[in-house]
Order: sequence, then structure tokens, then C-alpha cells
Amino acid sequence: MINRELSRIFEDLADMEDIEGNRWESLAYRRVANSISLLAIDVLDLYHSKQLRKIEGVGSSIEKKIMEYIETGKISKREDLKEKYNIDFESLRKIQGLGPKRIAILHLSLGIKNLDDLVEAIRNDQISKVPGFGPKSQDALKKSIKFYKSSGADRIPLATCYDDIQEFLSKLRTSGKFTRLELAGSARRLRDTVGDIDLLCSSDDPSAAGDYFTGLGEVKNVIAKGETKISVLLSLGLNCDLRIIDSNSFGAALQYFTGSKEHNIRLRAMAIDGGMKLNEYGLFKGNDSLASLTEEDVYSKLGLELVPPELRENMGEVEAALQRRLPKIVGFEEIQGDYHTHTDATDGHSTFDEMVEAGKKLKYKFMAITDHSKSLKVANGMDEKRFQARNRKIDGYNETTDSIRILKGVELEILKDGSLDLPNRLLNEMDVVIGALHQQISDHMKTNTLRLIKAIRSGMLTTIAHPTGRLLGTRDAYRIDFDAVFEACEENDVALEINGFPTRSDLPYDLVKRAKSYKISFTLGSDAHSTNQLKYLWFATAIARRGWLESKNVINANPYASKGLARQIN
Ligand code: DGT
Ligand code: CA
Ligand code: CA
Repeated sequence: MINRELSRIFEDLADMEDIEGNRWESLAYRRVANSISLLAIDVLDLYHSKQLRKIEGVGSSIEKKIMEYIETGKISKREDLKEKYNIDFESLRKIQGLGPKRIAILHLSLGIKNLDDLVEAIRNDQISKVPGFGPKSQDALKKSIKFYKSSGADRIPLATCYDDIQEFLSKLRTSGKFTRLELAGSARRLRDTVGDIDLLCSSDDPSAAGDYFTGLGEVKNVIAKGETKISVLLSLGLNCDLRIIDSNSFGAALQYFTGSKEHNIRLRAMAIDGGMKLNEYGLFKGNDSLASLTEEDVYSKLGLELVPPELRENMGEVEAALQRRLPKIVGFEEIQGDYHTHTDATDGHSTFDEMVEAGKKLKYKFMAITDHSKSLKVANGMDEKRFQARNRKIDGYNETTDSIRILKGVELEILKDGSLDLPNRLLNEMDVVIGALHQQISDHMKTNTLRLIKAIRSGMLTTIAHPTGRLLGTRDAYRIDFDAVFEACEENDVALEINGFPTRSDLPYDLVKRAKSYKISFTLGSDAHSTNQLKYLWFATAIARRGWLESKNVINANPYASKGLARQIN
């Protein structure tokens, strides 16, 4: 897919045109960047079938630019502007309080090109003297940068790059240059965000394989090229380390470079306790190699069950593996449908029919359509009347097919005082009621907690949407006493959602594991706002796996047997 890359290029163009004062061009590029990022198909395919104009916002001038990019790897307009504005817009843009105009002012007055320059200028108290900024802005920027760094905003949500990574892997695997090629690191552990991509390979001709790798079109530049390790920047915006491994120690290397670091530290300590030594070449006693060929061997010689990559976070998995009581984590193939989807009736981009058809194609047994409720005005939330009409439409649809069951759902605003946004008589007709906090969030933990608990006790909710409210890279979790909320969920038979939308990934896996110790069920949802976002359900499943959930904990794996959602299907 070149979509991610193209979308970033048009964002850059939009920023530069904005600075140039070309507001309309800027808006046009921004719009195309957005529609490309939402596209389900590869822009390259549209190019080959001469259908680029079908992309929303693409007219003849932008079509030419896309073609130019595909044919030459460059857009001359962008190259010209880049000469003038040699600025790393992409990372500066992510700092709250910095739009293109303000980035340009800082560039012109202080020569700031990137985040490092900005940090330096703040340290030297230079920003406060720039007209239009002042000491207050400087302070605010300092805080934003601190948040940006601590929140891991420089990391990329796995769900936004996973397809590209898989495509890259299969290209490498079919190249014939490698005898083996595997993904390692955080991407293999299916962590919600990744800092970089780690690949391991073996080859009969390592030097030719290395040259092939660094010459690939996906490689933007080569950072370091040695005999056993090559580091590059990929055009999708991530660094990638390729390590060249002797095939005899591939298992040990895979174990080592999959991490996490914390998991490895525990294993190494165990090895030492047993009079052994563990490193990326194998498990050794003295000079004798005990295991190196496969990961299974390494774990087994340490006296452990094989730990699935998703669990390797030093959260008790080593102890569990030692006692042979690792959970049998829920399988991707066990998930039978989606509990959280939107349509263009509110803020979605696909129609009801399109969403339902897509769910059917994915062989879902069920799919909940959970349109927003009325108080969420920014999303065009629906009132009782609109919901009733929609419910009749769903009933009508369900009459026409046995292959999928559409559930009548709502993502329901929990109001400031903990009351619900729609009347009980309507909610009683619903199959799925996902209670959500979106507005008027308090800074006080007690206020937020009581608000949620009151809604949980209403008896009307089936599940709590994206419980922490965090937005990766932009907003921390709401202040909530989660144990009190989990307890209330347990008492009132309300499930917790694992929302797989890339910037949400909420509940996070560590809280999932904590919630599992209560008698709580979980619903997995993509939160898809268009058909191509239905794939985010897979990432919700990944979080469930990382949170140690088994199929019995996940309602999507048992939709017809659930007590928690008993109202829903019968
Ligand atoms: P990331 O890239 O920040 O998303 O996270 P990881 O886990 O992919 O970390 P990365 O790329 O720095 O390293 C990949 C794996 O290699 C890591 O999970 C464990 C292993 N590793 C790398 N360097 C070290 C090290 O200095 N000590 C230990 N114990 N393990 C290391
Ligand atoms: Ca990594
Ligand atoms: Ca790495």
C-alpha cells in the first residue's frame, strides 16, 4: 500500500500551501490526505485501473500529482516547496499549539526545522521573544513537548502500519534472497504502538541480500549498514532493523529480539539461577549449547511452556509458564462478530447497507450497529425518533437473511450527572447499549468514577465504551478509579469494551488483565466509521490476547451464550 505514504505527503503539501497563504490548495490537499488515509484499496491499484479520480477530492491537478509520484517517486511541486521550507512538519504538527502558520514563524525567526531545534530554543528562552509567542506560549509548548514525549506520540499505532508491514514481509519472503525471514520486536508481540520494526533473516548470500534490502523502493534512506545489522528508514515513516542471523541460532535470536526487554531479563536471570547462560546465540551450560534452533527448545530447556509473543511483558507469564498454567488466550478465529460500528447516519462514512454487506463478506455471525446518541452533537447523534426508524430498518433487514444478525445498538452518552441520553423505553428495545463518556469530563477522579458507576447501576448498559478515554499521543486516560468501576461492572453484569480503533486501543492490555481478575466479560469492537476500518476488530482481539483473556471471557467468541448480553439474542 502506498496510501499511508501518499497521505503524509499531501499533509505536508497542505501545511506548506497554508504557510504560502494558499488556503484553497491547502484545504484541497488536506481533504485528499484524509480520504486516502480512509481508502480500503491501494492507490496503486486505482492508478493501474485509471480510477484515481474516484478518490474523494481528487480532480485533474491532484490526479496528476499522484501519477507523478507513482511514476517518478517525487512530486515536483512538493520538492520546490521543500527547498523553501526544509521543515519536519510531521513531528512538529503533533505538538499541541503548533499549526503550520506558527511553525513557519518559528522557522523564519529562529530557523527551527524539527523537534530538537524547538527543544533547544525553549531551553535558551528564545521562543518567548518571538512576536506572537511570549513566555506563556513558550511554557505551553514546553508542556506539550513533555506530553508528546511521555505519551509515546512518536510511536505509531500498530493498526495503522500492520498491513504495510505484512506486505513488506511477504515481498521480502518471495524475493528469493532469504532462506528465512521473521518479524520480531514489539510488532510481533502485537503491542498497540511500535517504535520501530525488527526483522530477522538468514541468507545463503548475506551481502547480496543486504544490497537487495537497502535498494528496495520502500527504503527511504539507509541509516547504518553492517555485516549483521542494517538499519533503514522506511517511507511509511518507521525505522526498520534487519538482523542477519546464522540459521543454527535462529530460534534463540527470535526469542531474544522479540523481547520484551523485561521478559528477557527475567529469562536470563532464570538461566543464571540454573547455572546456564542465555543470549541471542542460544542457551548454554559452560561451552555446551543446550538450545538455539527453535524458540520452543529455548523455553523448554528452561523448564517453561512456550510463551505466546503477546504475553512476553513480564506480567507474571514466566511464573505461569513454569507452573504450566499459561492461559489459553482467545484465538483470532474465535471472534464471530463486531460489537461497535458506525454508519453515515451519524459520523460514519459508509452507509448501513455498505457496512452490513462488508460484515457479511467477513463471515460475521453478528454485527452491532451502534450509532451515536443525540447529545453528541459534533457527531450528529440521533434522537429517539431516528433510532426507532433505524431499529425498524434493522428488524426488516434481519428478516431477509440468516447469514448475519444485525444487532440494534447505540453508543450512548452518559451525561454529566450519570444519567442516560435516551429514555429507558427505547434502550429496552436495543440489543447493545454501549455507555460512553465523551463530554464534560472532570479533572476529579471521584466525579468521573461516580458518573460511570451511576450509569452502570442503571441496568440499561451492556458495556462501557473505550473505558479510559485515552487517545494515543494526544490525551491521557481520564482520571477514574478503575477498581471501583470494575467492581460495579461485576455487580451489575456490565461488560467492558476493548476498542480496537488505532488511536484508542482502549482498554489497554494491562487494565484488561487487571479487570480479568473480576467476574467481568469483555466486548470487542472495531469502532469502525467506514467499511475499511472493520479490520480494527483484529487489533481489539490482539489487546484481549495481550490481556490474558480466554474465549470464555470474550462475548464476541460466545455471542449466543452470554449472560451479560442476555437481552440481546433470542
Ligand atoms: P519498540 O521498538 O520500542 O516498539 O519496542 P521493541 O520491544 O521492539 O524494542 P527494540 O526495537 O528496542 O528491541 C527489540 C527487542 O530486542 C527487544 O524487545 C528486546 C531485544 N533487545 C534489544 N536490545 C536489547 C538490550 O539491550 N537488552 C535486552 N535485554 N534486550 C534487548
Ligand atoms: Ca522494535
Ligand atoms: Ca529495534
